[in-house]
Amino acid sequence: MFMYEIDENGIIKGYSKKVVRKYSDMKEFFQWKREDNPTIYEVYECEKKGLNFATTIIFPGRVGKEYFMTKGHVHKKKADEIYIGVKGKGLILLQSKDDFLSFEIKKNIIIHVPENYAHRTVNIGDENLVFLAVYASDAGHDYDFIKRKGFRKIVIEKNGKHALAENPKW
Ligand code: S6P
Ligand code: ZN
Repeated sequence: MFMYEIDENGIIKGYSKKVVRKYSDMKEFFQWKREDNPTIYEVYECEKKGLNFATTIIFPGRVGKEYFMTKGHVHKKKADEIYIGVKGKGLILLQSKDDFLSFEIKKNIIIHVPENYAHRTVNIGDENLVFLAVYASDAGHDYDFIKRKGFRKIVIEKNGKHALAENPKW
């Protein structure tokens, strides 16, 4: 038995690993450029009994027209994943070889990420987006394809709102 608590900032109390992704760590994932180097997101992870629990905090902001987002990956092993919205407003992009889907993620929304679907989360709001991910500790993360080609669609700001647009690299 184990129990975790997420604090008011979205950090799992007693986490064992923290990842910080700054703009300079993921420039290639965006279509536009910026001169400064903001933190795009942070991940706080715990591992117990073969399960990983991780909160991601994506800060609000954009690189050009594109909203701050995670790199996105596909799991190396066949491993499903569950996302649960904690705070803020986002979109999750899900993509397989011949499928593309997007869902809103916010507090109390639960999303099943099927195995073999690449997934990326985007903060489309003006506060931090926080969500919890639960997945097998040995799932593994492959970023290569996303780094080269990305997702079929990108999420951009258009007339003050978010919109899906074709990815020019696709
Ligand atoms: C792990 C899960 C999340 C992401 C996190 C950062 O399987 O999907 O915890 O790792 O949201 O995204 P990324 O694409 O940089 O790993
Ligand atoms: Zn994942």
